[in-house]
Amino acid sequence: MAEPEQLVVEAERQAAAAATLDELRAVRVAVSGKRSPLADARKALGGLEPEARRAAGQALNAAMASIDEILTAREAELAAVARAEQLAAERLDLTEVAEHPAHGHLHVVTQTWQELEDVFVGMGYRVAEGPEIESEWYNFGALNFPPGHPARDMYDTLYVDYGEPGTTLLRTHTSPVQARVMEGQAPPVYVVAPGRCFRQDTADATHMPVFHQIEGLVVDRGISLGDLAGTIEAFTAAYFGPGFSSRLRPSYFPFTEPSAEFDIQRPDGTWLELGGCGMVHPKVFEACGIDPEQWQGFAFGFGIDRLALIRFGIDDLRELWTNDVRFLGQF
Ligand code: 2U9
Repeated sequence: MAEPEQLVVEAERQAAAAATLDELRAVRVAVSGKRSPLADARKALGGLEPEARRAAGQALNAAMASIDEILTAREAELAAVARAEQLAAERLDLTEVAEHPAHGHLHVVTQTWQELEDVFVGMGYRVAEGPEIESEWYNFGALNFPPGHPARDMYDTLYVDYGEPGTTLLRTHTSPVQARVMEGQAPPVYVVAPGRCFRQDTADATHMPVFHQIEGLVVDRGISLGDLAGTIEAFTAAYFGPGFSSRLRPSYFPFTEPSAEFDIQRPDGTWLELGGCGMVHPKVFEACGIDPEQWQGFAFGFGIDRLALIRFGIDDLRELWTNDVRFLGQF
């Protein structure tokens, strides 16, 4: 019969020779299973004298404990090797393939929009927002557009099939936002309303059915046309920088009286029409619950897309909508 020490040495040899966890499981069966030499030695204890049986039993238990310790230690080693091999096999290299990963940046319209907000906030205005789907009242009625005005018809305005026919539409300008501001707060008011607007237009180099606009509204005591002209001049210098100036040319809008279009003059002396402006019409004040005897004000509006084209030297509005990063990445 093998001595317990020999059983431990043999178990150690076989455990060291096992290269995988499966092989080690087979070793465990071979050295400590039912048909192992260890099991035979345990069965042979029955034929010994009591004193001899006790001593042999203790020696066998010690051998069993040593064999178990050896097998457990070897199992931990082989498990670590198996885990390392699995991790190596499953490793995914998620690092950027490109040498210099491309970084995104804001769209030219967004850059222009944010710069305009910064300029007007710097001049003491608050930024106001409002719904893009508007009621006919806030888009036209409150702004002194008479019934039947051409801007109201289906050829210019996109109506929404909601409520009574012709009462819900996609706003054609951001003026409704200012009408809502005047209804919601007592003067003085100094707001700008940037936003997306919609018109029944066929896309071409200078028209898009969706465009971005910014409008401004001032309501205070003793506001004059001079304040309006001075504000346009101050905006021009703040946004375009020195060497640019502005001028007003008489015009007409239902919501302002007098009305004007404003141009900016570039350092090379050429003039560029940018937008419109005027003194808020008394009927608009009345429609929004403000007493025109107590308060005066002016308003202005211009296209953000158009300004982006000027600023970045882009000659076709449709370029702003292609989402072609090769084009947009230049700005
Ligand atoms: C209220 C009262 C008056 C806003 C104004 C313009 C002149 C104007 C157009 C320029 C080009 C819009 O982007 S565009 O198509 N706008 O010319 N807008 S005065 O006047 C208001 C607005 C709200 C309550």
